[in-house]
Amino acid sequence: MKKKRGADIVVDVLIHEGVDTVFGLPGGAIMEVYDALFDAPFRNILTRHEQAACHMADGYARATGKVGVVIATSGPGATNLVTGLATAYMDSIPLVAITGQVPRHYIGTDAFQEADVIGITRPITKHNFLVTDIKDLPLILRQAFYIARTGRPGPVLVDIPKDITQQVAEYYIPSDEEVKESLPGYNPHVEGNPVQIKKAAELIRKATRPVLYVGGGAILSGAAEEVTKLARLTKIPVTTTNMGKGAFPETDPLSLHMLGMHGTYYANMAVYHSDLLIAVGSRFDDRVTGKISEFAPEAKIIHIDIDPASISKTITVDVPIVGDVKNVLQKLIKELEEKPVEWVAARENWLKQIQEWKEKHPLSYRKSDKIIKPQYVIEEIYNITNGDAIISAGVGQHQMWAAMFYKYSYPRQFLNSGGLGTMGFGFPASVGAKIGRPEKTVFAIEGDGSFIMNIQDLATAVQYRVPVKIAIINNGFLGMVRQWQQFFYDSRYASVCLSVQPDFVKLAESFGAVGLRATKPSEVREVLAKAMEINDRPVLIDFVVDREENVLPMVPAGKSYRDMILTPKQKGEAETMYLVG
Ligand SMILES: Cc1ncc(C[n+]2csc(CCOP(=O)(O)OP(=O)(O)O)c2C)c(N)n1
Repeated sequence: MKKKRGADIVVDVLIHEGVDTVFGLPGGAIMEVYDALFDAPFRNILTRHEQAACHMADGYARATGKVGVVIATSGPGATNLVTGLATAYMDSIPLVAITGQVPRHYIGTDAFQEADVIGITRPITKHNFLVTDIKDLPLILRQAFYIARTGRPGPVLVDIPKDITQQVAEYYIPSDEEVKESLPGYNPHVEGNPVQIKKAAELIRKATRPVLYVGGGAILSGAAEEVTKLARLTKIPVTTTNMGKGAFPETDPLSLHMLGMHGTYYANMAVYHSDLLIAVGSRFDDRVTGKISEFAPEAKIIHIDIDPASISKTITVDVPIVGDVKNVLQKLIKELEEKPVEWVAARENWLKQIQEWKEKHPLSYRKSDKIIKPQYVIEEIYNITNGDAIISAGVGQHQMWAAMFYKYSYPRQFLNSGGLGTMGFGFPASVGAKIGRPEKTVFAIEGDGSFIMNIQDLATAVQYRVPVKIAIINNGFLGMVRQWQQFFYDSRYASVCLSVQPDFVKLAESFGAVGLRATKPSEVREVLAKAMEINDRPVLIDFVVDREENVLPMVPAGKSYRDMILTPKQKGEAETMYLVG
């Protein structure tokens, strides 16, 4: 058996797991690990903030499908990971976080930079470990990767006291079999019950108004091909959540685009009037369902999900199928192919009705040649990138416009904090995504409020020459909050005006990035074309947009789809809110 320092064992396991990039920031309790990383044969990205490091690892994982790795020191280093871990946890993103801890004999003494990271992160990780014996270190690290990437994926944290990273011991790397056997209580159910799959097929054959409702689980399990095959075979229209985007091409006539609070009219109408809803790797989030008693009131519901805990959690379902989405869909398709139906005829009326809804209320906005409309910026980003870029968004109105006005056609193309709604996510996640997928154009679509929450890591993108493109949809407001205040708080704009902001162009330049600005619609294409030519460093474009543009349609929180707000109610405009139903 080999003998090594704990820190070197950490690096050996990372190599064994195929890790090619880690993100993080050092400090006292993790110094040995950083010392070992000095010679490691993979990239070690030094960030300016641990939160950004965590979002970078997350963006890397979302874009590549691999496990992201983030490293931080004890105390404040580890606590700075909290928002990043919670973000990954809510969206089921596989991450391994390695944190330094004070030496074992200091634990519990209020030692310098001591924090109970295990206690703090327990509710926001899929699992966490405190290593108390160097003998356990290789197995725990391997378990961490295994737990992070299997079943319903998620972040796993391994807290390692400094004296263990310093200690020298004999070790070996446990095999896959040993890892599985060491976790007897952890058995993700991937197969899907055949009787339930038959029942689901029967419901699909009989349904006259079915809808596929596809979430992030379909992306995570790599089921985009199966979703597309099922939809095209059975002629069922598909709506995705913002996490499910790319599981079905939005350019396909069967696409209903997004549903829910900022879903399209036609997706929400289709779900509302459906007689069968097939939920695939989606979790019936409140932003999707609105008022639960009025969500798909006439539909029978099939729910396919790897996590039994998510089934019938908020909506009681008729046919639960616990299993890996890809696996279950393959079986379901086989079942449907065995007893085919004349699908085109079966769906004729339904698809005609949906087409009418699409024509009645397409996604649209009021165009202008005087002031830049945010939606126009997104459309132009779509055009200049031929619909092929990876888009990473912050949180707010710009996130919703990025979801609505860019059409996604492949999985892992739209990265955003769907579950936690974390401002500050978009830009660092785009850096992780570009590092993982260097062949792709990567655009961070950011709000002026969101971007500034992790602005410091522009230095990281410059230092490692990561040529991401950052489009700031600059409305000088915490726009989404302002929109809610306008609609639901009588336009009392409390604490939403970002009246002091940096000059983003100068700021980019001061970091060594390129800064561009557009203030008129006629400049939008020009700056985008310039940005596309820059490939050796980040480029930031400050789009100065209409300050009070709103994201519509909108279903107010907790309301039914029938309460959807469709047309703008803006100052100086005669129109009032138009409610459906
Ligand atoms: C960390 C964090 N704090 C607060 C919020 C609440 N919040 C949601 S959207 C939003 C405004 C976002 O403003 P900006 O990034 O400028 O985007 P815009 O809505 O203007 O496009 C806020 C404050 C949040 N989602 N995340």
